[in-house]
Amino acid sequence: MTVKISDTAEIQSFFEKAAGYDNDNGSPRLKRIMVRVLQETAKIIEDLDITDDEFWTAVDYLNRLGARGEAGLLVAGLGIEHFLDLLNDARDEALGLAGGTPRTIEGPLYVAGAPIVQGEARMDDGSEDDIATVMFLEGTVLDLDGKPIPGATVDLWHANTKGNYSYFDQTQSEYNLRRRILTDANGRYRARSIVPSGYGCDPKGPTQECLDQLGRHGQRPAHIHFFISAPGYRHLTTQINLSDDKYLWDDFAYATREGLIGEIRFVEDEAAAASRGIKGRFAELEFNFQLQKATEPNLEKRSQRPRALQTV
Ligand code: MBD
Ligand code: FE
Repeated sequence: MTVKISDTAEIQSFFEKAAGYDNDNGSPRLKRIMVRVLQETAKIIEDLDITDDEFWTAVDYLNRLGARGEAGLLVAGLGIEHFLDLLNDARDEALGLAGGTPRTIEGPLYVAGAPIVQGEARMDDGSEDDIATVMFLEGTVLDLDGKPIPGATVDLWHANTKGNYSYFDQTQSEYNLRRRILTDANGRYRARSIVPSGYGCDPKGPTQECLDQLGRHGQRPAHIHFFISAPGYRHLTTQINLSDDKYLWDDFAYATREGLIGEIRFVEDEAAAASRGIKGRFAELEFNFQLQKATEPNLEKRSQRPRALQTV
């Protein structure tokens, strides 16, 4: 049996030095993380006989990934963001925090600062009126006893008929398909929007380039993202994934979970359309959210993940 160079005391202490262990400046937390990253990277290189060409290909890949702003997309596609959900579920269980609507990944396409509206919002700018199906989305935000929560913030965002998100897709108007809706006295939120299409990774981008090498597609089912929050309740990051989508259980980002499937109904009834103030075929989707009580103020807030246009 040959000794692994990456296991030797010399190499381990070399990486401790590279991680700043021999100085008192900087961040002890980052040093602890970095030494582990370096040591594990060295082990992978040695154990898998990574060639120099493979190593420099990976370095170049990271440069291209970052240049295209796709790092958040890749971590979703490789299941790491879903892993964080599973880890947080397990942590919750250990702490006895249970119940309510399941969490699922935020994804990389949230934009802070969407318009705030009371009770009811029109989310689309009308630019896809010719091709989109109108969607009426509504529901109640409840506590674990089933009591409605008035004044909850339902911060929701979704893609257009092409599977693209405003801000990242510069052809869309500002905050198209993004709103913050405050629930009414009965805990209800209502949105008139359009039925979204599923997202697909840019076929020419670095994330899809990696997925190609793994023999995988980069498609998501049609879905709607939510941040749900209310004073005294635990922040919820989740999504509704639409039941009729062929990618429902074949999501490249692994966000679909039991309890988060939206049963969208398509209605072809002129009288029903007229009573909604529209013409033609439309869709209805009802979805309620249940929030846990916040056992400490910090649990009322979303993660501090850096986000587009986030100022605080
Ligand atoms: C999306 O719309 C999304 O929700 C995720 C998780 C990744 C890429 C695009
Ligand atoms: Fe999305």
